[in-house]
Amino acid sequence: MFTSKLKIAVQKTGRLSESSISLLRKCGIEFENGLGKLKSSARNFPLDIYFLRDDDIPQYVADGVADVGIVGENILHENLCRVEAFEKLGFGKCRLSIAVPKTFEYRSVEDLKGRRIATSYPKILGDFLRKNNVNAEIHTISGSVEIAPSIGLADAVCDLVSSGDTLFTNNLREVETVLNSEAVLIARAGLEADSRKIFNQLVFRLRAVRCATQNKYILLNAPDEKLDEIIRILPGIKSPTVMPLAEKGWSSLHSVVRETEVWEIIEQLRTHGAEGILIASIDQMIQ
Ligand code: PRT
Ligand code: ZN
Repeated sequence: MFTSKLKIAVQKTGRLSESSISLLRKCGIEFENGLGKLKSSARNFPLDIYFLRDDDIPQYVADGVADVGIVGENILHENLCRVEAFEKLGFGKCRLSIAVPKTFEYRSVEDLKGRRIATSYPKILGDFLRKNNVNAEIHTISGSVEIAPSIGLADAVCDLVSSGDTLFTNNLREVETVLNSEAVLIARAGLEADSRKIFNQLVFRLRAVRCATQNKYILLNAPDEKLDEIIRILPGIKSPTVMPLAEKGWSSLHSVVRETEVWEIIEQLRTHGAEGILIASIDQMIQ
């Protein structure tokens, strides 16, 4: 039984909110969502959820207003807060990139020397330019960075990119990746013993959910004479479970395969005589 609660900060509305909330729910944590609310208390886990602007989350965690938070690595690296990044969460993937107008004859990072670059990430960009010995002018702007070159405010931009559509429609070309980013779980250094225990439980659940989403459960039937070949295709967590079918000479195999490899494995299984292949999602997986 816990006497205290862990406080987690998640983005109130925006690209990370839905995935952050759904991840906590998949961990079996029940709470009201953040619509019109600053805070929600979980009904079945010692957790208070704070709904905040993403930019404020590292500072709130560093100051102890929240104990842990979910935020993009881009925000974490731009803030100089004393928080630890614990766990990559696999969503909110994007990259912070430098892009130039299509008419700019760009060959290397050297071509940025003496140029004006518009960004909302002056710290990360400054570090990148210093590391590459490039002296350029950084123009910090808070939004619509992509229009800066067309209005004559900058020669290049450094902004977040996911599909690349925004750059394309603004006649910009991506030339350097400064940072790859995804949502991470951050925590304040030196959590008190009780909070640390709850945090460890939360991390355990998050890992089980993530592991489950990266894997699929596979069931299939195969003729016994093909079993050796099929077992080689299906490594599983340890090795596949093999059970005899009622029909003589046939077996059923159960295993777990990586989600990214499912289709390739199905093709191989089919060519080796597997039939009745079923693929199922896994809710939690503890290795
Ligand atoms: O209100 P609040 O301050 O909380 O939210 P926000 O508007 O500052 O952030 P939000 O919700 O836009 O993004 C939250 C986080 O999502 C970011 O900090 C990133 O970690 C992550 N993320 C992932 C992105 C993108 N992908 C993304 N594509 N954040 C922003 N973008 C923007 C980008 O700035 C550009 O304008 O989308 C545009 C580019 O997208 P594409 O698909 O056209 O390339
Ligand atoms: Zn923001």
